[in-house]
Amino acid sequence: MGLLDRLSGLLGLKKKEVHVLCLGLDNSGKTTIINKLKPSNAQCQDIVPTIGFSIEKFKSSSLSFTVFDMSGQGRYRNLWEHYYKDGQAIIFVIDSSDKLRMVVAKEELDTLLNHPDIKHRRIPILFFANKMDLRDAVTSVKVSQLLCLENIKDKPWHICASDAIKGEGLQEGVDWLQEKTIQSDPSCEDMKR
Ligand SMILES: Nc1nc2c(ncn2[C@@H]2O[C@H](COP(=O)(O)OP(=O)(O)OP(=O)(O)O)[C@@H](O)[C@H]2O)c(=O)[nH]1
Ligand SMILES: [Mg+2]
Repeated sequence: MGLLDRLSGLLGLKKKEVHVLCLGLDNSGKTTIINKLKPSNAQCQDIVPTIGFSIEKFKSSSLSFTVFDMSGQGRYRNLWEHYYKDGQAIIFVIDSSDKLRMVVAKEELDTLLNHPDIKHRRIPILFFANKMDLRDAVTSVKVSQLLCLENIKDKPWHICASDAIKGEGLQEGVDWLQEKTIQSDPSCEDMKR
C-alpha cells in the first residue's frame, strides 16, 4: 500500500474494501441490481446473461464493495463455491415471480448454507425478493417462507422486496449489508470504534 493510500485510509477518505458474492438463479436480476447500484455514469445500458462471472464495484457511505456477480445458469453454478472463502458478505437474488423455480432456488441456497466454507461463518446474507413489479410476484414474506429463511439462525440475514429496473428497495438492502458487514467482519474492527 502506498503512502497516499495509507494517509487517505487514516484520514477516513478511503473506503474499506469488502468482497461480496452475488448469487441466485439465472434471470433473477443479479446483474441488473449490481448495475443499478453503480453511479449513473458507470451503468451499462444493455444487460446480457452473465457468462461465468464478472467482477463489479459499487460504493456505500463507508464501504467499497467488490462484487463477484456469478452466472446463475445451471452449467456455471459449480463455479460459485470457488469464491466462498473470500466472500465477506452474500447477496442472494430471487425472481419473486418465478414460482416454478422457487424450489430450485431453495436447493441452491441450502447447498450454499451447508458448504464447509460458509457453514460455520457468521457471514451476512442479504436477500432481494426481486421483480416485485411483475403481476405474478409473491410478497417478500412469502419468498421468505418458501425458502425457509427463518431456519437460518447462525448468520445475520435480511430480505428486501426490490424492483431492480426502477432501483426500488436496493438502497435499503445496501444500508443493511453495510451495517452487518462492519459488525461481523474482523477486518472492519477499526470502523466499529
Ligand atoms: N420486470 C423486472 N425485470 C427485471 C428486474 N430485474 C431484472 N429484470 C430483468 O430480468 C432479466 C434478467 O436480468 P439479469 O440481471 O441479467 O439476471 P441475472 O440474475 O444476472 O442472470 P444470469 O446472469 O443469467 O445469472 C433482464 O431482462 C432484466 O431486465 C425487475 O426487478 N423487474
Ligand atoms: Mg448476470
